Amino acid sequence: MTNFLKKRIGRIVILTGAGVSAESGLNTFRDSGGLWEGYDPLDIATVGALDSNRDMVLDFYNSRRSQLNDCLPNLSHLAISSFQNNFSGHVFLITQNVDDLHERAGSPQVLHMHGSLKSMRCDYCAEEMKAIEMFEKSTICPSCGKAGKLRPDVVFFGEIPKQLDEINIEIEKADLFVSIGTSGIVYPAAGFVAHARNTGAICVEINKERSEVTNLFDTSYSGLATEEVPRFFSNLLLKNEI
Ligand code: BV8
Repeated sequence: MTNFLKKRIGRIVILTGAGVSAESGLNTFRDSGGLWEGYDPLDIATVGALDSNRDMVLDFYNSRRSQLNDCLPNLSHLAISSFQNNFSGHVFLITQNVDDLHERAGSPQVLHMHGSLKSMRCDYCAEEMKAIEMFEKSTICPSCGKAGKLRPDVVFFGEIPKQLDEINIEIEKADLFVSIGTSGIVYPAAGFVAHARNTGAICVEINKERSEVTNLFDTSYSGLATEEVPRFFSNLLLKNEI
């Protein structure tokens, strides 16, 4: 435990990755048995893959969407939402995850920088809408009535993540940046800690193991999210300690 808090912490940015949902039963990407095991991500999570093998890509996301029905938020989602709802300062939650577990845990604000399994988009009419549970290439768009161009509203490799301007403003104003359950491999999310450091935030990492960017954090806690996250946020809320 290190008490950095010579000054009061008023603004906090939290970034989460797949590790925060792992104990809810959702596979991460790069752990053993992960989503990318046996796949090359660029064969699935790219526009090229969608164009060349749409039904395979849609199946990959259909199965992840249906898996959401069988899982629940875990203690780390609940600790984050409780902190958001009780902290007197400003908290901004960014997730790389496309699941809805932060929302189901009661988080009042969640920015899905890589989109959401619960949303789909039609590339004919550009309409974003609630995702049909299981859809395929032949599924007709409810908005424009055409088939063949519905896709999950997730950000593929090579596509620009959502609301980066808002994210950068929040990071630049933050007193504290907390990264939870991410390997620090995928950019621009993996670059947020460097940006936060450069603009004066204290940076804390909570992860099962060292990530690609652990050395950029002022302090990091290794362990399971369901153990470390509740401990961290209760110390911060009750004792103003990190
Ligand atoms: C961009 C889709 C330009 C949704 C994802 C070549 C060509 C094109 C692009 C690039 C290129 N080279 C580099 C790039 C950039 C590329 C990139 O970073 N590639 C990497 C592979 C090098 N990035 C992009 O393409 C991005 N777009 O660059 O556009 C641009 C950008 C800005 C401004 C202008 C232009 C788009 C990136 C988004 C790609 N989409 N997914 C989906 O399917 O979900 S990526 C996917 O992996 C996820 O979305 C997630 O964001 C990302 C990272 O995964 P993590 O969440 O970190 O999960 P991971 O399994 O890796 O790690 C889990 C961690 O949790 C582990 O550390 C583990 O130890 C820990 N853990 C596990 N269990 C627990 C735990 N911790 C605690 N408790 C536990 N129980």
